[in-house]
Amino acid sequence: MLDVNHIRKDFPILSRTIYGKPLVYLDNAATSQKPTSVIQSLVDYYESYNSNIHRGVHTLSMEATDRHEDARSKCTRFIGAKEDKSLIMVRNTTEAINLVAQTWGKHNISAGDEILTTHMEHHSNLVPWQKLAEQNGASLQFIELDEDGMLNLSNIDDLITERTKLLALTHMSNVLGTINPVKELTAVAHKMGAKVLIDGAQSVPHMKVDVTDLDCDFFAFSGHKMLAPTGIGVLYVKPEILESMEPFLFGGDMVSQVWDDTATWNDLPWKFEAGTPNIADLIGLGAAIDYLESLGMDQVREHEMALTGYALEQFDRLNDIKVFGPKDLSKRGGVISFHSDDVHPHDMGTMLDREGIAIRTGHHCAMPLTRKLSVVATARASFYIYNTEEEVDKLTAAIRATLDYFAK
Ligand code: C6P
Repeated sequence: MLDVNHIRKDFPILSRTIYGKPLVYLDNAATSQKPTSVIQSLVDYYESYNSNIHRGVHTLSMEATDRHEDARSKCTRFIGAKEDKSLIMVRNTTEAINLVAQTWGKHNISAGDEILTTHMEHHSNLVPWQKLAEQNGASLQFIELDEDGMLNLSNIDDLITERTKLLALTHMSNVLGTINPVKELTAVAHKMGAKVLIDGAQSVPHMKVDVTDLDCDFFAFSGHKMLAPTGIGVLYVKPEILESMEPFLFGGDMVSQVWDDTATWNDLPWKFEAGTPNIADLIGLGAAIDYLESLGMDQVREHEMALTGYALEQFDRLNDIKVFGPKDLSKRGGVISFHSDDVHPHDMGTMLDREGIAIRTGHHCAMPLTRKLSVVATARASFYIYNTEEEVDKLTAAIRATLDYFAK
Protein backbone atom coordinates (compact mmCIF):
# COMPACT_ATOMS: atom_id res chain seq x y z
CA MET A 1 0.00 0.00 0.00
CA LEU A 2 1.06 3.60 -0.50
CA ASP A 3 2.66 5.46 2.39
CA VAL A 4 0.19 8.34 2.16
CA ASN A 5 1.61 10.31 5.10
CA HIS A 6 4.97 10.30 3.41
CA ILE A 7 3.47 11.20 0.03
CA ARG A 8 1.56 14.15 1.50
CA LYS A 9 4.83 15.77 2.59
CA ASP A 10 5.83 16.00 -1.09
CA PHE A 11 2.87 18.27 -1.91
CA PRO A 12 3.41 21.79 -0.49
CA ILE A 13 -0.17 22.91 -1.20
CA LEU A 14 -1.58 20.27 1.14
CA SER A 15 -0.37 22.26 4.14
CA ARG A 16 -2.64 25.17 3.14
CA THR A 17 -5.69 26.08 5.13
CA ILE A 18 -9.02 27.29 3.70
CA TYR A 19 -11.26 29.28 6.06
CA GLY A 20 -8.89 28.20 8.83
CA LYS A 21 -9.39 24.47 8.08
CA PRO A 22 -6.80 22.12 6.54
CA LEU A 23 -7.32 21.80 2.81
CA VAL A 24 -9.08 18.57 1.80
CA TYR A 25 -8.48 18.43 -1.92
CA LEU A 26 -11.03 16.18 -3.62
CA ASP A 27 -11.10 17.73 -7.08
CA ASN A 28 -8.42 15.57 -8.63
CA ALA A 29 -10.43 14.63 -11.71
CA ALA A 30 -10.35 18.33 -12.66
CA THR A 31 -6.63 18.67 -12.00
CA SER A 32 -4.18 17.10 -9.57
CA GLN A 33 -1.82 18.85 -7.17
CA LYS A 34 1.93 18.92 -7.95
CA PRO A 35 4.79 17.45 -5.92
CA THR A 36 7.93 19.42 -5.12
CA SER A 37 9.96 17.37 -7.62
CA VAL A 38 7.73 18.53 -10.48
CA ILE A 39 7.73 22.16 -9.31
CA GLN A 40 11.52 21.98 -8.93
CA SER A 41 11.95 20.56 -12.45
CA LEU A 42 10.37 23.75 -13.80
CA VAL A 43 12.56 25.95 -11.61
CA ASP A 44 15.65 24.02 -12.75
CA TYR A 45 14.76 24.47 -16.40
CA TYR A 46 14.17 28.20 -16.12
CA GLU A 47 17.12 28.80 -13.77
CA SER A 48 19.77 26.68 -15.43
CA TYR A 49 19.11 25.63 -19.03
CA ASN A 50 16.22 27.70 -20.39
CA SER A 51 16.61 27.69 -24.15
CA ASN A 52 14.77 26.85 -27.35
CA ILE A 53 15.12 23.27 -28.62
CA HIS A 54 16.08 21.63 -31.94
CA ARG A 55 17.60 24.91 -33.08
CA GLY A 56 20.84 25.77 -31.34
CA VAL A 57 24.32 24.30 -31.28
CA HIS A 58 25.00 25.97 -27.95
CA THR A 59 25.10 24.03 -24.67
CA LEU A 60 21.82 25.34 -23.23
CA SER A 61 19.87 24.44 -26.35
CA MET A 62 21.37 20.98 -26.50
CA GLU A 63 20.66 20.37 -22.81
CA ALA A 64 17.06 21.54 -23.22
CA THR A 65 16.62 19.38 -26.35
CA ASP A 66 17.97 16.30 -24.58
CA ARG A 67 15.76 16.76 -21.50
CA HIS A 68 12.71 17.49 -23.66
CA GLU A 69 13.18 14.35 -25.77
CA ASP A 70 14.07 12.35 -22.68
CA ALA A 71 10.69 13.33 -21.19
CA ARG A 72 8.97 12.20 -24.39
CA SER A 73 10.67 8.80 -23.98
CA LYS A 74 9.38 8.58 -20.41
CA CYS A 75 5.83 9.13 -21.72
CA THR A 76 6.39 6.45 -24.39
CA ARG A 77 7.48 3.91 -21.80
CA PHE A 78 4.77 4.95 -19.32
CA ILE A 79 1.92 4.15 -21.72
CA GLY A 80 3.57 1.11 -23.28
CA ALA A 81 4.08 2.60 -26.74
CA LYS A 82 6.84 1.12 -28.88
CA GLU A 83 8.39 4.24 -30.37
CA ASP A 84 8.88 7.86 -29.34
CA LYS A 85 7.78 8.97 -32.77
CA SER A 86 4.25 7.77 -32.00
CA LEU A 87 3.83 10.47 -29.36
CA ILE A 88 2.83 14.00 -30.34
CA MET A 89 3.04 16.65 -27.67
CA VAL A 90 -0.02 18.87 -27.44
CA ARG A 91 -1.56 21.11 -24.78
CA ASN A 92 -4.11 18.65 -23.43
CA THR A 93 -6.57 15.85 -24.24
CA THR A 94 -8.88 18.32 -25.93
CA GLU A 95 -6.23 19.44 -28.39
CA ALA A 96 -5.16 15.84 -29.04
CA ILE A 97 -8.69 14.81 -30.03
CA ASN A 98 -9.19 17.90 -32.19
CA LEU A 99 -5.91 17.08 -33.93
CA VAL A 100 -7.17 13.59 -34.84
CA ALA A 101 -10.55 14.94 -35.99
CA GLN A 102 -9.05 17.62 -38.21
CA THR A 103 -6.25 15.53 -39.74
CA TRP A 104 -7.05 11.81 -39.87
CA GLY A 105 -10.81 12.39 -39.50
CA LYS A 106 -11.03 15.06 -42.18
CA HIS A 107 -9.43 12.73 -44.74
CA ASN A 108 -10.88 9.38 -43.70
CA ILE A 109 -14.46 10.04 -42.67
CA SER A 110 -16.87 10.97 -45.41
CA ALA A 111 -20.54 11.27 -46.28
CA GLY A 112 -22.56 8.29 -45.06
CA ASP A 113 -19.87 7.13 -42.60
CA GLU A 114 -20.58 6.76 -38.90
CA ILE A 115 -18.65 7.76 -35.80
CA LEU A 116 -19.62 5.64 -32.83
CA THR A 117 -19.25 7.14 -29.37
CA THR A 118 -20.99 6.83 -25.98
CA HIS A 119 -23.32 8.79 -23.76
CA MET A 120 -20.64 9.23 -21.10
CA GLU A 121 -18.15 11.31 -23.10
CA HIS A 122 -16.57 14.54 -21.97
CA HIS A 123 -17.35 17.35 -24.45
CA SER A 124 -13.73 17.02 -25.66
CA ASN A 125 -14.55 13.63 -27.12
CA LEU A 126 -17.91 14.63 -28.54
CA VAL A 127 -17.91 18.16 -29.93
CA PRO A 128 -14.88 17.61 -32.27
CA TRP A 129 -16.77 14.63 -33.78
CA GLN A 130 -20.00 16.64 -34.08
CA LYS A 131 -18.05 19.28 -35.99
CA LEU A 132 -16.33 16.72 -38.23
CA ALA A 133 -19.62 14.94 -38.96
CA GLU A 134 -21.16 18.27 -39.94
CA GLN A 135 -18.17 19.14 -42.18
CA ASN A 136 -17.97 15.75 -43.92
CA GLY A 137 -21.60 14.60 -43.97
CA ALA A 138 -21.04 11.74 -41.52
CA SER A 139 -23.29 10.89 -38.56
CA LEU A 140 -22.84 10.13 -34.86
CA GLN A 141 -24.11 6.97 -33.20
CA PHE A 142 -24.16 6.32 -29.46
CA ILE A 143 -23.65 3.38 -27.14
CA GLU A 144 -26.29 3.74 -24.42
CA LEU A 145 -25.71 3.32 -20.68
CA ASP A 146 -27.35 0.92 -18.26
CA GLU A 147 -28.71 1.84 -14.83
CA ASP A 148 -25.31 1.42 -13.18
CA GLY A 149 -23.68 3.84 -15.59
CA MET A 150 -21.91 1.13 -17.57
CA LEU A 151 -21.99 0.77 -21.34
CA ASN A 152 -24.92 -1.30 -22.58
CA LEU A 153 -23.14 -3.58 -25.03
CA SER A 154 -26.04 -5.93 -25.71
CA ASN A 155 -26.52 -4.50 -29.21
CA ILE A 156 -22.88 -3.73 -29.99
CA ASP A 157 -22.90 -5.84 -33.16
CA ASP A 158 -25.70 -3.68 -34.53
CA LEU A 159 -23.87 -0.50 -33.59
CA ILE A 160 -20.44 -1.33 -35.03
CA THR A 161 -21.00 -2.00 -38.72
CA GLU A 162 -19.07 -1.54 -41.95
CA ARG A 163 -20.31 2.08 -41.94
CA THR A 164 -18.46 2.72 -38.65
CA LYS A 165 -15.16 4.44 -39.39
CA LEU A 166 -14.28 5.37 -35.83
CA LEU A 167 -15.11 4.30 -32.31
CA ALA A 168 -14.28 7.22 -29.98
CA LEU A 169 -14.75 6.46 -26.30
CA THR A 170 -13.46 7.29 -22.88
CA HIS A 171 -11.34 4.84 -20.91
CA MET A 172 -12.82 6.12 -17.66
CA SER A 173 -15.79 8.44 -17.16
CA ASN A 174 -15.03 11.68 -15.30
CA VAL A 175 -18.58 11.70 -13.92
CA LEU A 176 -19.52 8.06 -13.26
CA GLY A 177 -16.04 6.69 -12.66
CA THR A 178 -16.91 3.82 -15.02
CA ILE A 179 -13.89 2.04 -16.48
CA ASN A 180 -14.84 0.85 -19.95
CA PRO A 181 -13.73 -2.47 -21.54
CA VAL A 182 -11.71 -0.60 -24.15
CA LYS A 183 -9.49 -3.50 -25.16
CA GLU A 184 -12.47 -5.76 -25.96
CA LEU A 185 -14.28 -2.96 -27.81
CA THR A 186 -11.14 -2.16 -29.80
CA ALA A 187 -11.01 -5.77 -31.01
CA VAL A 188 -14.69 -5.65 -32.04
CA ALA A 189 -14.21 -2.34 -33.88
CA HIS A 190 -11.11 -3.57 -35.67
CA LYS A 191 -12.97 -6.63 -36.93
CA MET A 192 -15.34 -4.26 -38.71
CA GLY A 193 -12.46 -2.18 -40.07
CA ALA A 194 -13.08 0.82 -37.77
CA LYS A 195 -10.31 2.77 -36.04
CA VAL A 196 -10.44 3.39 -32.28
CA LEU A 197 -9.68 6.54 -30.29
CA ILE A 198 -9.48 6.28 -26.52
CA ASP A 199 -9.76 9.30 -24.26
CA GLY A 200 -7.35 8.44 -21.46
CA ALA A 201 -7.62 11.72 -19.52
CA GLN A 202 -8.98 9.93 -16.45
CA SER A 203 -7.22 6.57 -16.80
CA VAL A 204 -3.52 7.28 -17.35
CA PRO A 205 -3.14 9.18 -14.02
CA HIS A 206 -4.71 6.34 -12.03
CA MET A 207 -3.86 2.93 -13.48
CA LYS A 208 -1.37 1.07 -15.62
CA VAL A 209 -2.14 1.68 -19.30
CA ASP A 210 -0.51 -0.14 -22.20
CA VAL A 211 -1.55 1.22 -25.58
CA THR A 212 0.21 -1.62 -27.42
CA ASP A 213 -1.79 -4.18 -25.48
CA LEU A 214 -5.02 -2.20 -26.00
CA ASP A 215 -4.14 -2.08 -29.71
CA CYS A 216 -5.98 1.26 -30.05
CA ASP A 217 -5.19 3.58 -32.96
CA PHE A 218 -5.31 6.89 -31.08
CA PHE A 219 -4.93 7.57 -27.35
CA ALA A 220 -5.07 10.99 -25.66
CA PHE A 221 -4.27 12.21 -22.15
CA SER A 222 -3.39 15.37 -20.19
CA GLY A 223 -0.38 15.95 -17.95
CA HIS A 224 -2.13 18.19 -15.44
CA LYS A 225 -4.34 15.40 -14.06
CA MET A 226 -1.26 13.26 -13.27
CA LEU A 227 0.89 15.59 -11.13
CA ALA A 228 2.37 17.48 -14.11
CA PRO A 229 1.91 21.16 -15.03
CA THR A 230 -0.99 22.45 -17.12
CA GLY A 231 -0.41 23.02 -20.82
CA ILE A 232 1.11 19.67 -21.72
CA GLY A 233 -0.75 16.66 -23.09
CA VAL A 234 0.00 13.67 -25.26
CA LEU A 235 -1.49 12.14 -28.37
CA TYR A 236 -0.39 8.60 -29.19
CA VAL A 237 -1.02 7.43 -32.76
CA LYS A 238 -0.10 4.03 -34.20
CA PRO A 239 3.02 4.66 -36.31
CA GLU A 240 1.57 3.34 -39.58
CA ILE A 241 -1.40 5.73 -39.27
CA LEU A 242 0.76 8.66 -38.25
CA GLU A 243 2.96 8.24 -41.35
CA SER A 244 -0.05 8.82 -43.58
CA MET A 245 -1.54 11.76 -41.66
CA GLU A 246 -1.30 15.33 -42.91
CA PRO A 247 0.17 17.89 -40.47
CA PHE A 248 -2.23 19.83 -38.25
CA LEU A 249 -0.42 23.16 -37.86
CA PHE A 250 2.11 24.64 -40.27
CA GLY A 251 5.21 26.74 -39.57
CA GLY A 252 8.60 26.43 -37.92
CA ASP A 253 10.15 23.14 -36.80
CA MET A 254 7.56 20.94 -38.57
CA VAL A 255 9.24 21.37 -41.97
CA SER A 256 12.20 19.76 -43.66
CA GLN A 257 12.70 21.97 -46.77
CA VAL A 258 10.90 25.19 -47.61
CA TRP A 259 10.79 26.95 -50.99
CA ASP A 260 8.83 30.00 -52.13
CA ASP A 261 5.77 28.01 -53.06
CA THR A 262 5.98 24.70 -51.21
CA ALA A 263 7.51 22.79 -48.32
CA THR A 264 8.28 19.24 -47.19
CA TRP A 265 7.67 17.92 -43.72
CA ASN A 266 9.99 17.07 -40.84
CA ASP A 267 10.32 13.52 -39.52
CA LEU A 268 7.84 12.15 -37.01
CA PRO A 269 6.79 13.24 -34.46
CA TRP A 270 8.06 16.79 -35.10
CA LYS A 271 5.96 17.04 -38.29
CA PHE A 272 3.04 17.50 -35.88
CA GLU A 273 4.75 19.91 -33.49
CA ALA A 274 4.83 23.29 -35.21
CA GLY A 275 6.45 26.23 -33.42
CA THR A 276 8.26 26.36 -30.10
CA PRO A 277 6.75 23.61 -27.96
CA ASN A 278 5.96 23.62 -24.26
CA ILE A 279 9.49 22.61 -23.26
CA ALA A 280 9.37 23.22 -19.51
CA ASP A 281 6.04 21.51 -18.97
CA LEU A 282 7.00 18.38 -20.88
CA ILE A 283 10.08 18.17 -18.66
CA GLY A 284 7.67 18.61 -15.73
CA LEU A 285 5.57 15.73 -17.08
CA GLY A 286 8.71 13.60 -17.16
CA ALA A 287 9.28 14.41 -13.47
CA ALA A 288 5.63 13.52 -12.72
CA ILE A 289 6.08 10.16 -14.42
CA ASP A 290 9.24 9.53 -12.36
CA TYR A 291 7.20 10.23 -9.24
CA LEU A 292 4.28 7.96 -10.21
CA GLU A 293 6.64 5.17 -11.27
CA SER A 294 8.44 5.39 -7.94
CA LEU A 295 5.06 4.60 -6.29
CA GLY A 296 4.02 1.99 -8.86
CA MET A 297 0.79 2.37 -10.85
CA ASP A 298 -0.66 -0.86 -9.42
CA GLN A 299 -0.24 0.58 -5.93
CA VAL A 300 -1.85 3.85 -7.06
CA ARG A 301 -4.87 1.92 -8.36
CA GLU A 302 -5.03 -0.23 -5.23
CA HIS A 303 -4.99 2.83 -2.96
CA GLU A 304 -7.75 4.54 -4.93
CA MET A 305 -9.91 1.41 -5.03
CA ALA A 306 -9.62 1.04 -1.26
CA LEU A 307 -10.45 4.71 -0.68
CA THR A 308 -13.35 4.66 -3.14
CA GLY A 309 -14.72 1.50 -1.52
CA TYR A 310 -14.50 3.13 1.89
CA ALA A 311 -16.13 6.32 0.60
CA LEU A 312 -18.99 4.41 -1.05
CA GLU A 313 -19.68 2.67 2.27
CA GLN A 314 -19.83 6.03 4.04
CA PHE A 315 -22.05 7.50 1.30
CA ASP A 316 -24.41 4.56 1.77
CA ARG A 317 -25.09 5.78 5.29
CA LEU A 318 -26.08 9.23 4.08
CA ASN A 319 -29.76 8.99 3.36
CA ASP A 320 -31.25 11.18 0.61
CA ILE A 321 -28.09 11.09 -1.50
CA LYS A 322 -28.01 9.39 -4.87
CA VAL A 323 -24.60 8.12 -5.93
CA PHE A 324 -23.97 7.51 -9.62
CA GLY A 325 -21.78 4.92 -11.31
CA PRO A 326 -20.99 1.19 -11.06
CA LYS A 327 -21.32 -0.61 -7.73
CA ASP A 328 -18.58 -3.04 -8.70
CA LEU A 329 -15.31 -1.44 -7.49
CA SER A 330 -13.24 -3.25 -10.10
CA LYS A 331 -15.22 -1.40 -12.78
CA ARG A 332 -14.84 2.11 -11.39
CA GLY A 333 -12.13 4.62 -10.61
CA GLY A 334 -11.80 7.11 -7.77
CA VAL A 335 -14.64 9.41 -8.78
CA ILE A 336 -17.93 9.71 -6.91
CA SER A 337 -20.67 11.94 -8.32
CA PHE A 338 -23.70 12.42 -6.12
CA HIS A 339 -26.94 14.33 -5.95
CA SER A 340 -29.51 15.36 -3.39
CA ASP A 341 -32.98 16.56 -4.39
CA ASP A 342 -32.91 18.97 -1.44
CA VAL A 343 -29.58 20.74 -1.97
CA HIS A 344 -28.36 22.22 -5.24
CA PRO A 345 -24.85 20.91 -6.04
CA HIS A 346 -23.48 24.48 -6.09
CA ASP A 347 -24.79 25.05 -2.56
CA MET A 348 -23.24 21.74 -1.56
CA GLY A 349 -19.89 22.79 -3.07
CA THR A 350 -20.01 26.18 -1.36
CA MET A 351 -20.85 24.70 2.05
CA LEU A 352 -18.07 22.13 1.72
CA ASP A 353 -15.59 24.83 0.74
CA ARG A 354 -16.28 26.55 4.08
CA GLU A 355 -14.98 23.34 5.67
CA GLY A 356 -11.84 23.45 3.52
CA ILE A 357 -13.12 20.68 1.24
CA ALA A 358 -12.66 21.18 -2.51
CA ILE A 359 -15.03 19.22 -4.74
CA ARG A 360 -16.38 19.99 -8.20
CA THR A 361 -20.00 20.78 -8.97
CA GLY A 362 -21.82 21.25 -12.27
CA HIS A 363 -22.15 19.23 -15.47
CA HIS A 364 -18.43 18.32 -15.53
CA CYS A 365 -18.26 19.12 -19.27
CA ALA A 366 -20.58 16.20 -19.98
CA MET A 367 -23.97 17.80 -20.58
CA PRO A 368 -25.54 14.93 -22.55
CA LEU A 369 -24.66 12.57 -19.69
CA THR A 370 -26.03 14.97 -17.06
CA ARG A 371 -29.32 15.05 -18.99
CA LYS A 372 -29.37 11.23 -19.11
CA LEU A 373 -28.97 11.18 -15.33
CA SER A 374 -32.07 13.42 -15.12
CA VAL A 375 -30.35 16.03 -12.96
CA VAL A 376 -29.27 19.60 -13.67
CA ALA A 377 -25.87 19.05 -12.14
CA THR A 378 -24.01 16.81 -9.71
CA ALA A 379 -21.44 17.24 -6.96
CA ARG A 380 -18.28 15.19 -7.46
CA ALA A 381 -15.48 14.08 -5.15
CA SER A 382 -12.42 12.58 -6.83
CA PHE A 383 -9.42 10.98 -5.16
CA TYR A 384 -5.70 10.66 -5.73
CA ILE A 385 -2.56 9.29 -4.12
CA TYR A 386 -2.50 11.81 -1.23
CA ASN A 387 -6.10 11.40 -0.04
CA THR A 388 -6.92 9.57 3.19
CA GLU A 389 -9.86 7.87 4.91
CA GLU A 390 -9.82 10.70 7.42
CA GLU A 391 -10.50 13.12 4.56
CA VAL A 392 -13.37 10.92 3.36
CA ASP A 393 -14.79 11.12 6.91
CA LYS A 394 -14.54 14.92 6.80
CA LEU A 395 -16.30 14.89 3.43
CA THR A 396 -19.21 12.73 4.53
CA ALA A 397 -19.58 14.66 7.81
CA ALA A 398 -19.72 17.94 5.88
CA ILE A 399 -22.28 16.51 3.44
CA ARG A 400 -24.39 15.33 6.40
CA ALA A 401 -24.20 18.78 8.02
CA THR A 402 -25.18 20.44 4.71
CA LEU A 403 -28.17 18.13 4.24
CA ASP A 404 -29.29 18.83 7.81
CA TYR A 405 -28.85 22.59 7.36
CA PHE A 406 -31.04 22.66 4.23
CA ALA A 407 -33.62 20.37 5.83
CA LYS A 408 -34.29 22.95 8.54
N1 C6P B 1 -12.14 16.74 -17.22
C1 C6P B 1 -13.09 17.34 -15.09
O1 C6P B 1 -13.21 18.08 -14.12
P1 C6P B 1 -8.35 18.71 -20.80
O2 C6P B 1 -9.21 19.81 -20.27
O3 C6P B 1 -8.20 18.79 -22.29
O4 C6P B 1 -7.08 18.53 -20.06
O5 C6P B 1 -9.16 17.34 -20.50
C2 C6P B 1 -10.41 17.18 -21.08
C3 C6P B 1 -11.02 15.90 -20.61
C4 C6P B 1 -11.23 14.90 -21.53
N2 C6P B 1 -11.74 13.73 -21.17
C5 C6P B 1 -12.10 13.47 -19.91
C6 C6P B 1 -12.65 12.10 -19.57
C7 C6P B 1 -11.92 14.45 -18.93
O6 C6P B 1 -12.27 14.18 -17.68
C8 C6P B 1 -11.39 15.70 -19.29
C9 C6P B 1 -11.24 16.79 -18.29
C10 C6P B 1 -12.05 17.68 -16.13
O7 C6P B 1 -13.76 16.33 -15.22
C11 C6P B 1 -12.12 19.11 -16.55
S1 C6P B 1 -13.61 19.49 -17.40
